[in-house]
Amino acid sequence: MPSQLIEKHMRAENLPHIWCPGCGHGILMRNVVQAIDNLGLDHDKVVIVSGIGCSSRAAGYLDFNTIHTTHGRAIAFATGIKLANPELEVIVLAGDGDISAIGGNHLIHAARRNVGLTVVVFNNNIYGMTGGQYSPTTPKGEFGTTAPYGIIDRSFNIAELAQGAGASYAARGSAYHVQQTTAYIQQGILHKGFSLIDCASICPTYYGRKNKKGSAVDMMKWQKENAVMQEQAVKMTPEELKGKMIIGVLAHDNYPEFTVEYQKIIDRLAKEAEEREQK
Ligand SMILES: Cc1ncc(C[n+]2csc(CCOP(=O)(O)OP(=O)(O)O)c2C)c(N)n1
Ligand code: SF4
Ligand SMILES: [Mg+2]
Repeated sequence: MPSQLIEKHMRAENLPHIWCPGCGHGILMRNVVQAIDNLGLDHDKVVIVSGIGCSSRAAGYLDFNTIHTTHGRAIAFATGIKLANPELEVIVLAGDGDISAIGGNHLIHAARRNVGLTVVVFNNNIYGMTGGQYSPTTPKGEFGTTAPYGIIDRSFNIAELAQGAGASYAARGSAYHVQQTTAYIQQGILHKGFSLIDCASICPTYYGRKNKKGSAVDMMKWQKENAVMQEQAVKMTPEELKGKMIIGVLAHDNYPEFTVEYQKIIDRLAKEAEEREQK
């Protein structure tokens, strides 16, 4: 990361970070920092909320208002913060396990309610922090410490899950696609409703080793060589898309945002109370 970004936005006293060599999470954290820097957001107006996991460690390194919450509950905390002060840019950083397993209910309902949060998923297809248990995004047929004979579950596509639940902005990026991913995070922050950017990360230590994906460099090369842009993907057959990773914006719609609708009720009731007092 360029030193001026570190000086401006990072807690240097907490560095070096704890991520393994070759982990994709550092690249994704840099994309978040770059997006915030490009938008020139006021530090005091940014709140970073994380859950628990290797990915969630990012909150400790970023020099904004930050809160490192409990596993799976980052969106619940973030919703409370956004409701208390809708002026804040509330950004959730969390892993695939955090967001789509234990926190799956919070995800679908925040998307359905269109709460104005930006959720950036550091999706490494595994529970990294706890030693490589499979997550809802580990592909069927692959391995985790809790699936030594192969996974029989079908996996979630988190961006499609969020879109299906009503997210008004949903996109997919990756650790390899730095510029596109930064642009999607920026769009997500600017978007007034619920935004989710599902970012393919890499975990060479657990997912990579368990599934014989080679080195961190091999895993990055895989992302480069197997990415298909969303615009191309819609013209391809399911067979052609097998084993590919789709990058791009899936949804960008305008629905009423939750805290705006909530404020309308507060204003209406306040007006009615005032009218009653005047009678
Ligand atoms: C309530 C609760 N259940 C389980 C755990 C143990 N735990 C900590 S992190 C984690 C999974 C992390 O995976 P993910 O969210 O994908 O993040 P990653 O480490 O892969 O970045 C689990 C199960 C916990 N801390 N709290
Ligand atoms: S265990 Fe995996 S996700 Fe966690 S820091 Fe290491 S490479 Fe990254
Ligand atoms: Mg994970």
